[in-house]
Amino acid sequence: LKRVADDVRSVPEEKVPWFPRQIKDLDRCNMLITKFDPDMDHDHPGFNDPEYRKRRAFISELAFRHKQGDPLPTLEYTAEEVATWRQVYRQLRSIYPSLACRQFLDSLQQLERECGYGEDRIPQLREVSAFLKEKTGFQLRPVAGLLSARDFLASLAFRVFQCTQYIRHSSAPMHSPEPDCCHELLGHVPMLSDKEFAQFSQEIGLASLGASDEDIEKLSTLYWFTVEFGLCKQNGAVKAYGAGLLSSYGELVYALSNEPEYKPFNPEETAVQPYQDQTYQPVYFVAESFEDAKIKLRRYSATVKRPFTVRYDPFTCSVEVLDQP
Ligand code: NLE
Ligand code: FE2
Repeated sequence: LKRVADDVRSVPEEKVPWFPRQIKDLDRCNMLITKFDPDMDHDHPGFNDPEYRKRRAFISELAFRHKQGDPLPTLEYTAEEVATWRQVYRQLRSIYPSLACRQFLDSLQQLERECGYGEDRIPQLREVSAFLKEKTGFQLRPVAGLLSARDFLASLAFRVFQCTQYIRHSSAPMHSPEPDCCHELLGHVPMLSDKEFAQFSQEIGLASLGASDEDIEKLSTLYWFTVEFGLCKQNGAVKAYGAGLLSSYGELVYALSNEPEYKPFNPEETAVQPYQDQTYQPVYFVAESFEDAKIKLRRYSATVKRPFTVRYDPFTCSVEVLDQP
């Protein structure tokens, strides 16, 4: 009998993938993609460096053990790690003024004044998270590596940014196919300190909750060509606002040379553009302005179809699910 009742009840329900409802549920959003693992990928610059692999395993463990609400782990970076950071910071810093968008430059200056950014030390996630929380309500959460798109996007719905803490291998400071602390701290954090950017990051996250695999694929492709590799016009020149560009000296210079192909940013088209993540992008999307990118992305996020709507409640940091009439 019970069986019949269950069957009947399951008929009108559509299958909706599980998604976090409360910020605590992010403890379950930890599906890692092991693509660029230094232990498994023979092409990883750290593959033949046992010391580096040991260090990565140690830092991964800190992230695995982390639970929502725990104090963020602090790391004592080694002299070699700080030297890598210094090289990355110094080289990027010298080209930012001419290649990065204004919003990025403003935020970076603030981080240098108020949050200990500079070439001599790697900022701790704990202090950066506190800074962000004051600026835009975003907070950082340590993650061991590359997350599945669904889990990564879901955390944005709660204004949580999943952040790696290890640093790239010293032999390849100019470009890394995987995220690392240079990418997060130099690429993402300055943009997440911008109020409107933070707002639309959360909107992409909210649009992803319970979305179909197909929509997740489109949203993450859009995220890739905007938040990670986006370009925009500013005062008649093309500037970078994508984090993957702003953390890679090699690709930042390349993206703003006349080698790559440029296409105008248009969410419907951008969402289905194939991309690769091993090396530089063959094509970049240029928005008419930073504001234009934000408006169009928000508009696109709002069109993702689901059999329900979600509303974020900032008082309880939870998502309310409302059935469509
Ligand atoms: N290519 C970037 C860098 O070298 O910092 C990282 C991109 C991660 C998606
Ligand atoms: Fe990133």
